[in-house]
Amino acid sequence: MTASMDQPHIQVEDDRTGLSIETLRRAMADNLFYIQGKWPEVATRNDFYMALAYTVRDRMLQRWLNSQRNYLRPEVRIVAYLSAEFLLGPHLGNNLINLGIEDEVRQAVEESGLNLQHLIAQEEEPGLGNGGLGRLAACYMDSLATLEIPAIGYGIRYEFGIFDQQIRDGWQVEVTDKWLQHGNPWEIARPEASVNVGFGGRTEGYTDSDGRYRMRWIPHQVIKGIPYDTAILGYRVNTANTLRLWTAEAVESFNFQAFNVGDYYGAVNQKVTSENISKVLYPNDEQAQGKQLRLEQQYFFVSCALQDMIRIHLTAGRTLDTFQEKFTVQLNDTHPSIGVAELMRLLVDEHNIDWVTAWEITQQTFAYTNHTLLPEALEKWPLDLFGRLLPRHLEIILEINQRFLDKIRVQYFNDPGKLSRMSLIDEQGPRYVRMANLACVGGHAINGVAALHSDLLKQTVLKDFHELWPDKIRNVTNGVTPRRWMVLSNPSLALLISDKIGTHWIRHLEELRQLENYLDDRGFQDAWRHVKQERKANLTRLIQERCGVTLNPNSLFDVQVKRLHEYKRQHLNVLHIITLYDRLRQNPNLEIAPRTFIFGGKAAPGYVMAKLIIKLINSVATVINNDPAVQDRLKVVFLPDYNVTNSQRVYPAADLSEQISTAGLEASGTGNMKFSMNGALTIGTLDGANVEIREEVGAENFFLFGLTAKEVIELKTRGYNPWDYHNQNPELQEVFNLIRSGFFSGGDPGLFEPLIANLLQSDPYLLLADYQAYIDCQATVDQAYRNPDHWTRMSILNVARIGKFSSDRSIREYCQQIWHTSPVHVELKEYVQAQA
Ligand code: 7GP
Repeated sequence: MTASMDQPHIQVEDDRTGLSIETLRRAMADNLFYIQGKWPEVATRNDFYMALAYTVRDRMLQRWLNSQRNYLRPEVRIVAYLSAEFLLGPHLGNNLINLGIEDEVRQAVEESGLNLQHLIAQEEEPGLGNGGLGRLAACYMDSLATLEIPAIGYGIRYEFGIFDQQIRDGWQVEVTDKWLQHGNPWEIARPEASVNVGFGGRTEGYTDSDGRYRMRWIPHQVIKGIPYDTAILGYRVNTANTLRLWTAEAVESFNFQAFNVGDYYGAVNQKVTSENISKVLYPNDEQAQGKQLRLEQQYFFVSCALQDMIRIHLTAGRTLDTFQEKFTVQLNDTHPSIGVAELMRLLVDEHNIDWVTAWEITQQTFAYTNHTLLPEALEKWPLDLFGRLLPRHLEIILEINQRFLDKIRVQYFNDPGKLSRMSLIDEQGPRYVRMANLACVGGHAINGVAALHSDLLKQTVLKDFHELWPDKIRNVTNGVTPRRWMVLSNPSLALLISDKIGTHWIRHLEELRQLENYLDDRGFQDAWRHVKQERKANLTRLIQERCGVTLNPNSLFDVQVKRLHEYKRQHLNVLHIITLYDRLRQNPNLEIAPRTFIFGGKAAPGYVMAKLIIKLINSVATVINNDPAVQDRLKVVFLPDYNVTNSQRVYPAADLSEQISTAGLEASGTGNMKFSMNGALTIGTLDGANVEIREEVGAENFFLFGLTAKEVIELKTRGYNPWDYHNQNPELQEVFNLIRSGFFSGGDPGLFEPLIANLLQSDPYLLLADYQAYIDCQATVDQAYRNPDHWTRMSILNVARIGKFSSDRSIREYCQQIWHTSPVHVELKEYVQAQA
């Protein structure tokens, strides 16, 4: 112990912030005793994890509180990222890296007789998202902080996040995700910043004290939103932004009126139903959920967020006419788009601002990101449901709509079709509120998430809006954070790279280009292959543990991990596997590079076809893995419960990345970027960000196949008949026959019939049209893999040229094109001084 007794205030600070190994060790021991209330002898691994997590959090607080203080400076502009999902993944390892104290902490942990990897593995990840959209929000929070942009992420603190997936008898089984059950050391509750949110009831007109006739909302029910804050620390900077997630609670824990008449149950019941709002994340990916509770969730967190922003703005000493200067609000898809109506209501009804001014503020405040073209994901709410839950918002939306349509009616007076398509209300049958139209009209910018996707938006779903406002739709191609997806998940690769080019690339990913200088360096190539082998051995251990299947780490690891969805075409991958298997059965001497097919991903619980595809993968796996004839040449595994934690072991181990969606349907993809960053080569269609990845890494380092988006549309317009492809392809027929014979289903020919029938009768995602091209492309992959030197060069080039896909680049583009914000450096003001 070094702290001296004559400097008592430094002593306190030192225990909480000191970075010497001795201080860290002592801080952990203190936290174990004083927070967990345990002696080391009886402490569980979770107790030790908690003690360490608090030790690390303490070391973030200086940065965090000083960053928060900046929010209140009147001239500081803040990005508010509104998202129903934040798929963060575990914090501990990431915070150690961003703080730069990994080595010290590892030593301190070891000196305490523990293992850092074990403690990191103890963390239950906050799975507060479904897939791409939620994970993107998490990468963006990392980059915002790293680029020192003041930002707040607003969302819901779901008590149960995305379900845990188990596989039983080959089928997906959903288990509730109790991520909070052992406590969450990263969050701080801020009940003093709670706000109230109304629901239901009615509106009424009244005359205010100035004699003006106005409307007000008298809700039937009021629910309290309590914020829980988590620090999101940037990489090696002082900025630690806030992720503020809201929990719903009853305003009064008991309804005393009911309680007094003896209705104890009824009194408590109100509390129970209020808390339902933040109970569980809807597990649907790209499928709008028409449930009232979902709309309640959306309105709940958006209202909490906007009230919070207004409070911050007023506390900063500013008036509401400049709200749009203080805050720029990004809508992560349409889930938070009710914010447009809510901000209008807050400004006009609650803060007495005239409609026209309020509308200008609102439009300048919001911008909207679209994440999918799939029609089933377009959110629209039945008008009557909407009006019952949010009567005042419906009035406001109708007013916005009337003013909007009045304007464009002049422009398109002879085009009623146009008016009805752009209206905020769908009136073709039963009436609906269209949330995408609200987001388009209520903001100043709209963006897609990859170049192709943004172009398709302009040509299809947002065509009318694009014609009306030709500059409003932009593109910001997605990106992912190299801190989590390289430095944290692939430390040996990061080390190898830094050894050659220094560490600057971690914040400036374009600098990976320098790796091209080592392309022909034998030593570097060998080291590169060695890293990949080591990561494959690591994944092999995980799969042995979770699936009981032993993999051959020398085989080609061919990986498809993502949500299960027909448009992502996991079943096309399966058709290839069966084709290969069948060829090997016909010709046992066939020479192929040994392959291991690895799948992972969750299906929405109600998505029958997606669940059947999981069953198919597992059934094919069982047959192939138990067939001695193909041992060591083919293996198939489905890794259960694909999540952020597991994925960090998957990307680094992949040789081949499967990005095989029907062209035009994957908005961007972000897994494609993570694979490439870790040296996997891609087999893919010209879809989403694949197009740009291929442009960057070079066509010769990318396995391209399949119809283009344009060809897909043309084929569908001509009239697509899957039978045409089936009838002329004997090998494909053989594959179908094998499945239909019950070969993979214990002799039950009916099991996969719905899937087969769907492919033969309609095949909406054109698997049959792309089948042969895919099989041929896989043959070139096989050839390429058998030339290790060439493969390694391609792998190095993929990493060297992937710089564009850092989320830092995406965030810079949002800052320049959409948010008009710039970095604010955070000065560390020591709390000892601050208190003086
Ligand atoms: C996904 C897209 O499918 C994916 O291509 C993209 O990379 C990701 O967003 C991030 O932009 N969409 C969703 O996850 C989703 O739920 C429906 O979209 C709103």
